[in-house]
Amino acid sequence: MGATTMTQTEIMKNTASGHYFDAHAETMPREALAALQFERLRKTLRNAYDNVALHRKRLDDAGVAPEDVRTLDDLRRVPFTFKTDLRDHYPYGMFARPVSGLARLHASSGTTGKATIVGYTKTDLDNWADLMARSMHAAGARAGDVIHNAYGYGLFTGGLGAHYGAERLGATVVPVSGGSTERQIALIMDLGARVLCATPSYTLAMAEVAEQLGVDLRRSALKIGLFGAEPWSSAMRCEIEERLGLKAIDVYGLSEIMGPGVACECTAQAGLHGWEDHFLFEVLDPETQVPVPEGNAGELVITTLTKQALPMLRYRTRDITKITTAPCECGRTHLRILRITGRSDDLLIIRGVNVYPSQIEAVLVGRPMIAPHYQLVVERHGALDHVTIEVEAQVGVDSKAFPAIARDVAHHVKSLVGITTDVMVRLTGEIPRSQGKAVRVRDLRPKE
Ligand code: DLL
Repeated sequence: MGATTMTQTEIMKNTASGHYFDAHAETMPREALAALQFERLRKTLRNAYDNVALHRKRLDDAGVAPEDVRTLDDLRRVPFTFKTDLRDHYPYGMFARPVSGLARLHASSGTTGKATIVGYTKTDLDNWADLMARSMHAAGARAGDVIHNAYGYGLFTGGLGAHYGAERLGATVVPVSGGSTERQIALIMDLGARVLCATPSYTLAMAEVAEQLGVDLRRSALKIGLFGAEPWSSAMRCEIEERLGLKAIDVYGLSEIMGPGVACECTAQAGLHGWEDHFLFEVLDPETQVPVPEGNAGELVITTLTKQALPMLRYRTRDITKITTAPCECGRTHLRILRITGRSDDLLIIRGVNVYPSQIEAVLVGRPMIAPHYQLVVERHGALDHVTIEVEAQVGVDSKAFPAIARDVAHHVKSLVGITTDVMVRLTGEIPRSQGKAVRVRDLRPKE
């Protein structure tokens, strides 16, 4: 552990001074954490079995009764839950509580098909606010901070999730939601926000508008950003930190499990602490469903441990990542998720090479003369998939330079990612700007 390690006494001091830091929960020895997880897992299985017909049937079919799970390893005998289960039981079929016992509903951002509805009891909302406050504290936010919240308010969990977390932390929230970018910038400058909550892509759209207005966001009071809701590369992190003059922290979550705050980086920026007192994390090979060794990439599978309204057993997130249980310099003992590379649904297979859009992003961001806005257009040429990368020239770049830019990008994507692509250089503003989650792929392949 490095010199920056927070000692137990310092952690206690932090708590005593009123900061939102749960030293007991966050630095619990891993054996104690496992014991707590097991106790909560048993309760979750009981809740799911007794109150959700689908879970009861799946467990019965697998020949597993809740009390047959006698160790955390026995979790492997429990069947998976999929996003399609929520769709198939729309709207309330997966709930373990009657609707009259729920305090709030949200919906997940499905781009295809029916939305999935998720619900919370008052206790669920309370736990969510605690975990989001815990995440914000880990990111460096403190009571008394002004927190500018540009996550969309409404059915999306980002807005209200960050809002109640910020209030729980003791901060002052500016509940702006997404859009009206010029106004956002004026509010950031005028109200002295120290913390920004937004998607990484919308943050860059704000940075761009600020520059057009002649406003230097690096001179604002912003020091910390909590960015998530979509995959983003470390190149994107550097770009954001540079252009806004803040520390960019990665926050992860999904509505089916809770919303933002399932995992969050601490100020060490060395992976997102998955809050293991509330969730059980597994990383599995998506094909064989066998756990991958720690440090190897696989699909993140999450079981909720405290959710009342919507207990989830081994939910297949489709998110691809790696985890580590190695100690973190901050002193927290909860495992770390090492950045979400992408969703298995977004995996492109280009002439046999597996590629996530974020790998291409990592090459694009920071290359000379192009802006950090891009889209990948995927087409089928005969039997083969083909990708055209649309990038945008920076303001003021002469169009005579476009062919050279295109060659440079294609060359670097080929040598660093291993795929052959066409590159099209667009004029400023031609790539659509995001106000929430960015659309990175335009898939023009015929639907099977
Ligand atoms: O995006 C919740 C959220 C809001 C997280 C604000 C963070 C900040 P959904 O709309 O249900 O919920 O989408 C969840 O978004 O399965 C991932 O594929 C992706 N995602 C979320 N956070 C990250 C992240 C919210 N930090 C889906 N990195 C997830 C990469 C992320 N992908």
